[in-house]
Amino acid sequence: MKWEELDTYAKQWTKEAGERIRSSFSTTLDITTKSSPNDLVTNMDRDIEKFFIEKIREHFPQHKIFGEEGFGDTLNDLNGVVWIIDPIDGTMNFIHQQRNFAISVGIYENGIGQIGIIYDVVHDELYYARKGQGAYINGEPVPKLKETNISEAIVGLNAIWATENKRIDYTKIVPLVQDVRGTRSYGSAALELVYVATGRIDAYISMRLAPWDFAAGIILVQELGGIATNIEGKELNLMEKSSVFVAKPHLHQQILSNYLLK
Ligand code: 2AM
Ligand code: CA
Repeated sequence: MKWEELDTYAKQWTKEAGERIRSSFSTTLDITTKSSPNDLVTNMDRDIEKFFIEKIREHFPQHKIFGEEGFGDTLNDLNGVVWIIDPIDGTMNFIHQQRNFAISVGIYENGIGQIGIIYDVVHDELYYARKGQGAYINGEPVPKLKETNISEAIVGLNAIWATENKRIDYTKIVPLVQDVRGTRSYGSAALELVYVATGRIDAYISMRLAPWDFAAGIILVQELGGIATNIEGKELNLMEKSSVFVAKPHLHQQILSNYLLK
């Protein structure tokens, strides 16, 4: 397996896909809904996933592809090399704002995250991590994470989780919101994970994400010394939807024991 070749192609295709998205801003989007009125998909989500699949099949026919729009493979396991792709993470932002969305590509080998790529298309910022070899923004190395106390932490959190909901007892979330320095919600899990990786926010909590939302981001977070688990502090499963909680190590442990598991 030639990882350098794979690396080069993966980054190149992601940039090309981003260029296609930027060009689409001047055209009219075809918007439809999926599971609910707020679960949106556009022709670009589908086109970009198909673009990746075509390229991967041509150059790496033995690789498997797991993508949000379902044009890839149906996976039974994570054996071999698996590309986990979200062609547009933050589709609602893409539609409403034409910003705050990203392309997310995680490449796993036998279940181990090897390459994480998140492309902030509008800012032309490509975040990349290779397991054991550091993380980079447009080729510039990113420093390892430093710890932050709860009282000085900014936490990525959607306001919905601090209201009555079926995924978590919201009375655990309210004191967390009160105790931290601030909360933010960007509407793209991939970007929020990259913001934790690069220290712009200190933790990120979501009660329900799909593997393609977090596959690339957790590789970046872990490469820079952060911890990625579900909200019970257990290992994430790349084959199913899950809650996700990432933070710097000490902060992760503090938030788990003082709030989420209290
Ligand atoms: P998407 O835009 O690719 O659908 C928004 O809060 C974040 O959560 C986005 O990253 C969005 O990804 C993801 N998301 C929204 N609804 C979801 C759902 N029902 N299951 C999993 N992920 C979801
Ligand atoms: Ca998506």
